[in-house]
Amino acid sequence: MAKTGRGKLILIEGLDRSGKSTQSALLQRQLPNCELLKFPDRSTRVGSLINDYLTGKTQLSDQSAHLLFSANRWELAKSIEEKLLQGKFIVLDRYIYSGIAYSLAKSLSNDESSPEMKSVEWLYSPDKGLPKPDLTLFLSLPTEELARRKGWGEERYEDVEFQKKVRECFLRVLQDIPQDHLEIINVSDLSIEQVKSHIWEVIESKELNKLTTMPLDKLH
Ligand code: Z5A
Ligand code: MG
Repeated sequence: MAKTGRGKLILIEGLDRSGKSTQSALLQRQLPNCELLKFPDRSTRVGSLINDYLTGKTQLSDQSAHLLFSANRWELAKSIEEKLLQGKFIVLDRYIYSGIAYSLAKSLSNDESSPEMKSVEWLYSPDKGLPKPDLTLFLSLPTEELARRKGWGEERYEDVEFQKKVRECFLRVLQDIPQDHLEIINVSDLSIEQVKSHIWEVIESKELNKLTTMPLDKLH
């Protein structure tokens, strides 16, 4: 795909172990002048707090955890915009939809959770103003298939019943939060190579180069 005008922001979302990091890395290699960013970015100061939380070293209130994930995106927002304006492609491995879907799933699974944590509007508000993806790809497959994948179950949230709830929340949030292009890709029983080809077909069909003359947009 030829590079012209401003860069494009492509987001890959999905449940745990759905293949986001694998596919993000493959896509980065296929796109010219492309950078890959992964959220949470555990290398930053906020990311280090998130890492301690996810690995169970520390406890946080649900509200604090939610706001830290958003703060982690804000740490990189300016640099994302600058890179896009320099004409770079950026592939994001998770972003705001993970942020809202996991917090919502957590609060809906807990009767004692407070009302704001059940409100998509409240959960979305700290992310308003972040760079808006030009294309969002959601990798979809049954939770039972995910649980058979390597490394599953090592961190907080990796449990089949909880992941089913996360899946429902993802689908709801993907519809509720405004975006230009969303593609839900069924990756069940597909090999890594097959998913890669499927993603590439979607990217080519979207004719992202047509967006190059449009200004960068923000989430609103
Ligand atoms: N979280 C949140 O709560 N709020 C937020 O705002 C954000 C995140 C941004 C950590 O995320 C947690 O943070 C996450 C959500 C929450 N929940 N949990 N737990 P993370 O992104 O750091 O999670 P991770 O540990 O890197 O796992 P992952 O990203 O979910 O996995 P993945 O990237 O989707 O999968 P993968 O690493 O590419 O592949 C997993 C394995 O499956 C690996 O062995 C692959 O070789 C294999 N694989 C991949 N594709 C295939 C196919 N097609 N067939 C067979 N096997 C495959
Ligand atoms: Mg990953």
